[in-house]
Amino acid sequence: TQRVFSGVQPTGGLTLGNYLGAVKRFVELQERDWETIYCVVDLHAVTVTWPGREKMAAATRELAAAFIACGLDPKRSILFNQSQVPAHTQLAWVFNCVARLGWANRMTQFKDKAGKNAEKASIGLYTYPALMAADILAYQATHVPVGEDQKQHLEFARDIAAKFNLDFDALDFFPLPEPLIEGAATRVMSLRDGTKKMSKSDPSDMSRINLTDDADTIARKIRKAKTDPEPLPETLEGLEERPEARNLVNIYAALAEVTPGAVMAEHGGQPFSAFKPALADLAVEKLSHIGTKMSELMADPAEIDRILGDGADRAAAIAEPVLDKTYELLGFIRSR
Ligand code: AQP
Repeated sequence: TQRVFSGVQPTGGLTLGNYLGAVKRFVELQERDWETIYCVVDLHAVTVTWPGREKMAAATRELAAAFIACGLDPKRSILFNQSQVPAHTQLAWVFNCVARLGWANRMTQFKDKAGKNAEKASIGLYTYPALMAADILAYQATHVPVGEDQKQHLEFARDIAAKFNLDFDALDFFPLPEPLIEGAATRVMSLRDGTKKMSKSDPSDMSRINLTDDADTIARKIRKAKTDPEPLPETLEGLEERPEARNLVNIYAALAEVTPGAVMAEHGGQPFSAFKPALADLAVEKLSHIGTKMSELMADPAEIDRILGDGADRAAAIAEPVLDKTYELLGFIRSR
């Protein structure tokens, strides 16, 4: 069977990048009738900073609401928060002992997030990829929908699976999970800088579109998005050296569910004064109902907590036997 796992950090409101690169895909996979498990990875979210108790809880509920508002059905998919299923951290310890320092030293996300003074970064940030491998492998997941930026971490998870299977004589106990990185928007870029990815934690709110932005805000951010003064080229090839223009075309394509080539066939040659309003209209049409639905859901936090708890029960029922088997393969005595 195909089993999908993916997680998103509750580190702030979801951006258009998270939506197009991840959550929209989560919903499509659910519709394909694959077994789908989606996680609010709260343990990952404290690797850089802790926002405070209330904000942490609010961000977790908001992310769960965003998943549901985007079309995730908590009955068909399993939706839960990571810290409610202890198998993740238990398995992560084993994987910390499987992964090599050299592998961790090559992770570019650690370098990006630790910044110049890596001595001050948390050890949790450093071992983040081992926890992510545990998230996936605790479910023996075969497929992981993620954006381009997570490709390296997924390779790390595959390396752990392969080394574990070999070292502990476990045949193919852990499947090598395949990344699912598809579509026009696997890497949505900042609206202020076409060379940087759009990110929830970017200090500038104008750099991103949030799923909770109202129609006016979405339109204003797109109108003010950085571009060069030239109109759109006639063809796709003309976008190569123009990261900002290419980004807007890719966003349009992903929202309209067409290829970037089809967008160019329709809009190629247009000035941005024509293309940006068309993109803003499309974005508002596709996104504004998500924000409305999220506010409805967030009005009932107890219900969100209930959904997460139910999901955690179903998740634990899969992960605990995998953890037990892992311990058994290591020769740890299980006598209670
Ligand atoms: N700009 C992006 N384009 C496409 N996909 C993206 N993803 C993130 N940014 C983009 C995908 O969203 C999923 C969830 O990401 P995450 O919450 O685990 O953290 P992240 O990748 O570090 O995302 P952010 O928004 O940049 O968060 P912060 O600012 O907290 O670091 C992943 O599948 C990711 O690929």
